[in-house]
Amino acid sequence: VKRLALVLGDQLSFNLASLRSLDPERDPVLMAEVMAEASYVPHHPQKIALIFAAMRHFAEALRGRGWTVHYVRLDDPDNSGTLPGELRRWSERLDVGEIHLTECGEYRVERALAESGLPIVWYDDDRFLCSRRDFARWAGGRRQLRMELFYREMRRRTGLLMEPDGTPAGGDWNYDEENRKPLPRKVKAPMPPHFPADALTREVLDLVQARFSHHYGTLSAFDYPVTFEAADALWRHFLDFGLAAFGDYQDAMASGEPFLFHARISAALNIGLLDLRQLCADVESAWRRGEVPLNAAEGFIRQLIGWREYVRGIYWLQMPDYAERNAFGNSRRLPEFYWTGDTRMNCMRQAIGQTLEHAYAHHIQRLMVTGNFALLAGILPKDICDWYLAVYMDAFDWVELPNTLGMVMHADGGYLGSKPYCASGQYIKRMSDYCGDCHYKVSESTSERACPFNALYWHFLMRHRPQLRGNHRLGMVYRNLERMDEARQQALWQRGETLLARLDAGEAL
Ligand code: DLZ
Ligand code: SF4
Repeated sequence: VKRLALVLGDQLSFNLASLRSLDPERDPVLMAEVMAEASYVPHHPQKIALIFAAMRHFAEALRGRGWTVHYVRLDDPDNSGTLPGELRRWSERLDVGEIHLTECGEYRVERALAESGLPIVWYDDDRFLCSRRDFARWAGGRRQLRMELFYREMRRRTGLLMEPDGTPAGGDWNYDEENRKPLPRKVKAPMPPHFPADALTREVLDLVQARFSHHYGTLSAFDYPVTFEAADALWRHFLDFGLAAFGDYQDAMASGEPFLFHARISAALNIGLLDLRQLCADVESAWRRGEVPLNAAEGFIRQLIGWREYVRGIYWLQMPDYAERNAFGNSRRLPEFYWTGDTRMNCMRQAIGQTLEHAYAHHIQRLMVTGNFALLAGILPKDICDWYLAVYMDAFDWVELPNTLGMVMHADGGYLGSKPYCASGQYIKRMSDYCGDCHYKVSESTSERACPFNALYWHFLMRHRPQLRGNHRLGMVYRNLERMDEARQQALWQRGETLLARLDAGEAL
């Protein structure tokens, strides 16, 4: 039978399982830019540009390796506009009997393709370390999962940062407590490397400008690798200049410093331009050579083989129901200022502003600023999830949904993480220099100019007391609340109500 490989926009790896089993001499590859995928949420224009540019470069690279690639451009007049539509059209055109496809990153896409009635031969996506089946076996029937336990399994299984006697390097599994330093004034982040657009990328930028300029975010600042070579250069830059300090300042935030010591490789990794196993091996050897401290190497490897694999496992175990969960019963719509950055809260303006500019914010900004605000303000999980999916260059449903719905919003009732990451302005003050330049006063909670995070934090704890009071990780917080006198509690509640009413009236805060 005639075979065809379909390669999706986040499957740009030569060692993709489906490609490994086919023959470049005989079996063609199909890749398609389709309107349905480019518009199911209003993706940041840089995200669309990255995917299309990387797809076009990957198609060229496959051709260079002898493959026949049928590549459908977005503006091809025959383009049906959907992945199943293109797959059907090309199956008929090439008289294909078998379609070879590596499992998808998104439930929605996999369902649509699986239900297309086309003869698909599926492969596990073994670019990940833990298969869907292995994860399901590990998770079993547990009502709650914990990343830390999964992570230890993965350390044992991979042998990464392990001593020969089976104990973790340095004696501890996790050095998170050493990863929470604010950035001292004299410490400067490395200059980021640049990735000027070549002719192929410029064509994509023109296309995206013409078709998607109404989407949120600036396209002109696009400066991201779209090839293996460039992604590798970004990675080497991180190994040389970022990794050593990454551990210490992983949770720090600073005005005008969108990247700090973060690798920014997530988008390249998620579309397949970087190889997870190689990244882990590079980090481990940098530590073994004594070039970087253990808290940096461990912190980085934990993100890759711990969190990243863990959220993917949860996604496939829990979909499609997971996307509907809303444990706090939130109903407030996402405030308009998430799309404009037009707010007087400096931390939010900085995080949203750099998101507009770079389609990037680092994990503490996502978790403790924009995410924390959505949690405290009781935003509808679907709204905030769609926002994250749209605005970040690295966002695909498998990674974005559990991170936002589970970790940020605690909307899965604590299945993924043991407590909500709620915090007052004090946390943001400690970890950043944002508060000094803010319209609001972080030291105040109930006055007109008081930091909104403060009252909203207590309002959140008060309104969800029945669900959260028994959570032992919040025990101390509730004891503090209960020690406050009645008048203080009333004032915090009132200020919270006022702020929420302003949001409901469409005011920006
Ligand atoms: C996100 C995205 C975009 C913007 N465009 C395409 C596309 O044109 N063609 C394609 O194959 N994939 C695209 N993607 C990625 C998919 O929406 C989806 O997230 C992944 O294929 C994971 O299932
Ligand atoms: Fe953010 Fe509050 Fe600090 Fe302003 S005072 S930057 S709103 S935490």
